[in-house]
Amino acid sequence: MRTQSKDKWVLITGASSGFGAAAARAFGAEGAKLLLGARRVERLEKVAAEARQAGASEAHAHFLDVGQTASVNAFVAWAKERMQVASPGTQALHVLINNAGGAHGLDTVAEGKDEDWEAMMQSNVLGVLRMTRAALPLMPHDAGASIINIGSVASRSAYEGGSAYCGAKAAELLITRSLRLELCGTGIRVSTVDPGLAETEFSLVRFKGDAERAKKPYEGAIPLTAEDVAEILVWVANRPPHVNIDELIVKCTDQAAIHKVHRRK
Ligand code: NDP
Ligand code: 8X3
Repeated sequence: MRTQSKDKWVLITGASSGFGAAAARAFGAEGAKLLLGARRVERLEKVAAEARQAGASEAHAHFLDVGQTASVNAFVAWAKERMQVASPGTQALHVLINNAGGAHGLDTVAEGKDEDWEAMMQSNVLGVLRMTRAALPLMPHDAGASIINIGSVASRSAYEGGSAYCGAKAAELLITRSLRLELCGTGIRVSTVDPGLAETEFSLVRFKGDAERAKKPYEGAIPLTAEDVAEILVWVANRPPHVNIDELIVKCTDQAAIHKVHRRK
């Protein structure tokens, strides 16, 4: 077993499904202590139980809406208290995974909806800033701590109907790069993991619950799974403290580029 996550506190936003839930289970299997946030608390409690079953020495769930500063601050205050109760005298957060986010709609700019644009900017952009600002005081210097943001191949390639999502993930990429400059000298590592096509609830959310439409992006291809991405997150966090994985792009073999996906008949 790799040991760098064992008994270390790992905070994951958007842990109620997809990458975040898989990351909770994967870090749990490493013996980590988990602080999990999302809006669907029932789902989150289930993920926490799965993570404990996988081997997490602690797994706690709490409501979090990264789109609201008050919710982020309340979540971090709760996280700080949980860490103190479980490990008195310490409030050391070893890994912060800013994963909460997603796409809403696939409209062109001409047909775009304010509520979709606002939701994408709130979660993918402002959520990362808010959570990082609130959690940074809990992160130790020179101890191999990591901030891992979940970006996307959409940060690097535009596509029709993707303007707000691509723009949001491009902002995440530049936020990650700025933060790495700001934290240089603290020993806190800053990474972005940028996946391509991955089958989670991402498309169901993008297409507002239309399950048939949500299947289309994956048809005929073998997409990434949430577990593929979770394994990478554990690997990134477990590099030796002097190693920073700056930017990691991962796509399924069938996706050569954002627009070029091999689909079997
Ligand atoms: P899912 O829809 O399965 O998971 C998204 C998670 O984010 C859920 O747990 C959801 O929880 C949470 N979330 C969304 N908005 C908020 C919010 N305002 N506050 C708190 N939590 C929130 O999709 P993925 O696992 O695929 O997505 C995870 C991340 O990966 C996202 O940032 C997405 O943009 C990115 N990504 C996804 C790719 C894909 O193809 N699947 C590829 C590249 C990047 P809840 O609704 O309970 O709050
Ligand atoms: C999700 C990947 O290509 O649907 O970030 O934008 S894509």
